[in-house]
Amino acid sequence: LHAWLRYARVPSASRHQGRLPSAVVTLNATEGLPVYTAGKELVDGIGGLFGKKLKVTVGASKPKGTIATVGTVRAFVDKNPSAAAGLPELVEDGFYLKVSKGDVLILGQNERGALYGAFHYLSVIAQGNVSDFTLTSNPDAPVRWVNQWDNMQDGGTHGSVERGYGGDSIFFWDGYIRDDLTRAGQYARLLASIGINAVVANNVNANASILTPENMDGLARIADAFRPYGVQLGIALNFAAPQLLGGLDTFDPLDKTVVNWWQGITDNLYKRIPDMAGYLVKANSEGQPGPMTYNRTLADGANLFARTLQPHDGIILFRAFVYDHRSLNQTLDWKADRANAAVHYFDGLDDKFEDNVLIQIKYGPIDFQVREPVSPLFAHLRKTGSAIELQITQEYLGQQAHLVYLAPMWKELLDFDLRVDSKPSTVKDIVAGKRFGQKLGGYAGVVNVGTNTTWLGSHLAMSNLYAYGKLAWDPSLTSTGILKEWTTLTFGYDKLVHDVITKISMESWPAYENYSGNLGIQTLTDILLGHYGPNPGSQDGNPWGQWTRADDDTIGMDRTVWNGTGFAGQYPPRSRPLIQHFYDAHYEGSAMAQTFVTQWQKLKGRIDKERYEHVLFRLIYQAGHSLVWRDSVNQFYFNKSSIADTRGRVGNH
Ligand code: GCW
Repeated sequence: LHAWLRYARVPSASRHQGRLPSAVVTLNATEGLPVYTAGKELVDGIGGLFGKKLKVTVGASKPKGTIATVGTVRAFVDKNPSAAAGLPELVEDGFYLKVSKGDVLILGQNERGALYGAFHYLSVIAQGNVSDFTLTSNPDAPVRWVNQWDNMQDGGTHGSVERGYGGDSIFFWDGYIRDDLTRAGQYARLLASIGINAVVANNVNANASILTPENMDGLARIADAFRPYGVQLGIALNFAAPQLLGGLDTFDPLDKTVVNWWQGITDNLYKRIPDMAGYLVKANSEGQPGPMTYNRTLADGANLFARTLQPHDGIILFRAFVYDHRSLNQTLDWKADRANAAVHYFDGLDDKFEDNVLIQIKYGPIDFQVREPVSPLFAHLRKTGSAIELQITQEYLGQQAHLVYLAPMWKELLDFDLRVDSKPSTVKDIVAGKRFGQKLGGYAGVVNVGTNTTWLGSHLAMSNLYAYGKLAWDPSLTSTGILKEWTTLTFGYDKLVHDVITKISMESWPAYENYSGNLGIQTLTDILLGHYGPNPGSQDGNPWGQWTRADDDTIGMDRTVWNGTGFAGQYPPRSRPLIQHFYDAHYEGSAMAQTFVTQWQKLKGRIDKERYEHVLFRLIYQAGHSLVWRDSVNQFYFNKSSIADTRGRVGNH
């Protein structure tokens, strides 16, 4: 139940007690808010990890001995104005942490950040590190959300979880919000410890009845359960709710009565949940209603909600997963390709969205397959912010019955460079808003936890949830580093335990890819029966569009522009001609060789003179000869092609 927050006793705990705080002081702590929670976690954590019992005092009083002080920057500076100058710049949710001989200062840009700082400190000491350090940590992107796909009811009784493999919904029961939301609070605690700041609790295939007054009250109780952990609530909407629930005869997003109806709903929600994060909408996809039903654009649809949210500072995540699962015809149309859908539907809309709209894009153009190229839509949205949708629940990836550690796959996607306008354009920089300068951006993870005490239905699957939060905060972390941390926190220190978990986890994605569907052909699961287990034949010959086009002499989709579906043309053109690559590579290689000399020269006096000089002589020679290589080869190809180097180095001089 406590996953990586077990606070199990660390080895030789008693020896380290002197380097730990003896008391906790919370600045600006109100019960039920994150700073208060941070104080409590520090007491529980240090008690469990080291057997040292601490007390919390609030505000001004200064207990004796070493102190862990936790609060917001503002509360700290109010009390210590002169300290302001020494503090670093923090962005929203960021924190500053200073550990010095048992005194610990934990300051958040906001309350949530303070709690993140407390969890970070606890994670460090839980890994046995009680030495001094100072850390400034800011999230890479503002949106770090989780999407649950929880249904409100299933056949009249329990709330099931779509593509959930860990039991019933922790939020819903029998069409209503559960009375007992203990698990919702425990979930929020786990999420806060990895930097997640919002949860959309209900399925994107949304039930309109979530907006009845009674259920709105229930949602407010979920928000109450989350609030101590700084986790905000988001709600998935059914686009046709004005008709299904409101009794209007239309749900046209440009109809005045529809606009007013949604404004009323939004205002009512914010009355109950003033800190609500916002909305998530799946429209015109897999049978869900949407603006296109009325020949309106997806932007018209998203803006409808965006405008109702603006007075409340809420945001809307509008999904790019838009496609028609009924009209694709594999046999008749060689150019039909579900992969084309997202760019096709969003083309021309980039400058049409309100500022508080984010487009939530599944990592690949199809659907959470074991191997997909990055969605080209990331390269098309420059004004509108985007969020990458990752799936922690292993829908096509073995449904938690198979071990598949996903961080290596996510890293590959996030590090992928789309070369928009021939400039570095990694996906992680695009979703962080760094590449195009949007204000909003980030991450949405589909995490279908349930009532099972393991949360996801498998102990090892929890490394994926842990890694998701960590990467959303800092995508430069390594897959193995994250895994090591998670393993220590979850299983302790045994070296063999670490070695085995690291080995099988790191080998698991490649293994799964190889046995389930490689070369990007698809994960060859049964496409109709729950996406579990092999059934390659079920992929083809239906309108769902996850085709492999396997027949007696070929396999695979032709996605070329010249002869296939044209999908490849949705990516930015490769603007560096082959010849330019030649020129550049020869310059890069020879420049690198020059550095060997200066590197080696650092060793002067550390190696006997004779061998030092011997090697130095050759490295100097190599540096010179690499220039000869560079210029000879480049000149040869220039003479053949007459194509000048765009950087003016090779040509007729
Ligand atoms: O992958 C498919 C799933 C559906 C899901 C849909 C989506 C929530 O099989 O279960 O519906 O994608 O992401 O909307």
